[in-house]
Amino acid sequence: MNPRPVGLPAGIAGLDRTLVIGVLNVTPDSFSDGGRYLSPDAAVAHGISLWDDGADMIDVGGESTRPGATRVPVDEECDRVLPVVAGLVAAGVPVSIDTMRPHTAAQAVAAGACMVNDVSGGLADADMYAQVASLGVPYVAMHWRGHSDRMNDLATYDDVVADVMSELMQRVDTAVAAGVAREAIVIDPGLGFAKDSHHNWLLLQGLDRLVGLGLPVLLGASRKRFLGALLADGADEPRPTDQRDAATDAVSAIAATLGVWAVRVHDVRGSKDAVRVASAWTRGGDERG
Ligand code: PMM
Repeated sequence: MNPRPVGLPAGIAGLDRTLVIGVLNVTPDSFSDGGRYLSPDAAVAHGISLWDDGADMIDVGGESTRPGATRVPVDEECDRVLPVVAGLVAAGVPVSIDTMRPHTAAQAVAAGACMVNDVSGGLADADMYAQVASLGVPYVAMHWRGHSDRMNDLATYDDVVADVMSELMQRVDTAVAAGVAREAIVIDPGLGFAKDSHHNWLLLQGLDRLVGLGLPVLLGASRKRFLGALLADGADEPRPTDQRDAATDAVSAIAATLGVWAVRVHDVRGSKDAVRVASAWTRGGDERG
């Protein structure tokens, strides 16, 4: 059985397959869905449609992390995400909050969010670990080296898999020292964050080593630039963002086979099918035989 974090809601805590987490960015500028769900009603409706498509959880974020993005004030971030978290929770949907800020994390958990997804792995705000420890919810520590306005300059590695693994384990040890339960921590290699395409592919090639660390792993490859570059046309034009879902589904299937705990995706239906195929493949059939 794949490791999974403690502290998840009952409905998803017992699932013995890779979870599919739907992406819901309440931002004007995220690379794939930016600007589409700015009103709380539109955002909640989209979250519910992802849930209807089979998402196990919806990850709500109010701050774009696309390369070059600048920071959003904390009040604005809260204004964006809190009504959406509350609306989804009221509809019975498990929600994680995608934030680097302890204040936003605490407010979102108070509104019913059940997991904190921190793309900075605690590096953006020194108070995040203490906050997460007191909230007592699962915590995703993603590999990160700096904010989006400078992350491309930080993409230098000796051995990207070994470097990412050791930097992530430093984050885990620091979080545990600050009071976060080790069993509640999920690690994520942070595809595209201070990584170029080659780094992303090397990390996927070495994903079994990351899984081998024994902590639950979350993977966010959905529609990312390296998939667009892989699928570029004859004129070297990257495949458009909204035409990268089949490639994302392939990543989800392979990741599931390798024992990844969860994939974070925009198009839930395809990845849900992919992880179900992977699960049936690994077991030699599904629960219905
Ligand atoms: N990627 C993005 C945002 N949040 N969280 C985790 N844990 N892992 C990721 O890879 C990740 C993330 C950026 O992609 P988006 O603009 O599609 O949200």
